[in-house]
Amino acid sequence: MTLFEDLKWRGLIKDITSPDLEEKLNKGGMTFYIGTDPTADSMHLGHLSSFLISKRLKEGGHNPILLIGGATGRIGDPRPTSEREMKPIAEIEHNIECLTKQAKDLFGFEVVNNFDWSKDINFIDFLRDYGKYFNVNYMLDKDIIRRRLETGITYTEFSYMIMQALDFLHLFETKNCTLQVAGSDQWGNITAGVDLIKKKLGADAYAFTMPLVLDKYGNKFGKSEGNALWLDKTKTSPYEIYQYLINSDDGMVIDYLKVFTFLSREEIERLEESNKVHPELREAHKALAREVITFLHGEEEYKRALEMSESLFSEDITKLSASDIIASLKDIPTFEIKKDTLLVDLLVESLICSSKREAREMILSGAISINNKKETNLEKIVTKNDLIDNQVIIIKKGKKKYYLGFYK
Ligand code: 545
Repeated sequence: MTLFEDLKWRGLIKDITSPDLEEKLNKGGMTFYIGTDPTADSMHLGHLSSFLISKRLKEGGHNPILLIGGATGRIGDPRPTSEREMKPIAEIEHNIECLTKQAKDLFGFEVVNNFDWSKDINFIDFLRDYGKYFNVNYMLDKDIIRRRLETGITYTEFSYMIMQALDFLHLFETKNCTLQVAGSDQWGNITAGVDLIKKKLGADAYAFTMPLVLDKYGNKFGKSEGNALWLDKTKTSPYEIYQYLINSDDGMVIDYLKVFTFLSREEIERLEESNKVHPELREAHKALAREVITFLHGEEEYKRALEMSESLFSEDITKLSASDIIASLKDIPTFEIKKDTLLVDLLVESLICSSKREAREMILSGAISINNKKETNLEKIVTKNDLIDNQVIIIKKGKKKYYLGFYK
């Protein structure tokens, strides 16, 4: 299978600027770039599939450049809906530092910052050397710009596409970069660059976009309860990513294997078969979690996530650190313990049970566990000795309800 056929099979090609890109991609040897603005201090899972394209193209014999938008990040890429808030320069510079380190750690590719060349362009030169090539009707014809005319768009955000086009021209001239890749939301910005190179240099440049990865509800992949799953493990624990991936929708997991892993077509088709014949084994889900977490955080962290996943629901939970438990049981109800308390009273005070009668019934019927150990003694007093890692206590009610207690 050629590189282009592999990308097509993985569902990684949405739009391409010209049909002869297929042959060029299969031949190898193109310098390409993908850019990101410093809108946060970490990339997140939703963007990972786009950045992994840089590794796929590198393996296909091409030369990657990752761009961090120190200049464009100061301006703000227009969204279809509303004007962005301008970020303080200090925050942008902090994000650039974090994203540059993260890009190097994850990919090891050359990283450039468009502020390095944009900062020296004065306003008059910008208008004469670049603005002159952009007819306003051309700019208004871009889908995202057109949608913003009702709600309003400032001159600043309207100018953004010229800056991104300028980048592609600059990299074309200085690094023979003939290809830009991005998610489908970037089509307007990257074709602006292809057109500028054509108008200004009479030369051919290329681009293709990838479909945005969605979950089964059509929301952007990589958000759990509306919160981004960050690739920086101090912001989102590998375990949380593990939980999100292992619980991917059965109907989407094969597509996710195609865009998030480097498993071969044969291996993915074997997993697809296994998913059909033995869904209960969840082989495809486990492969997805293994491949992504190993790529992001290494084999050790994957093993830890696996162990945690098992011990979180066994008595081994007492071996886990409080921070891991808190991170992985992130969205469960919490309660406070102020002093040594009779379990029956604690269950009522923490609203786990609605009355002492219900608390007694639940305890006697074995429906209450403390740190995954059934507790049937009505006289049980919860003390500091019951804490895990001197900080937390887990109370399970029935089969699935978990509560996280903190000793104040
Ligand atoms: C700036 C200057 C360039 C080339 C590209 C840019 C950035 C581009 C943009 N890209 C998106 C972005 O997301 C925010 C944070 C991502 C960690 O805004 N104008 O910066 C996303 N991009 C990756 C994919 C994308 C895109 O970083 O292209 O489609 C998401 O998957 O939205 O010269």
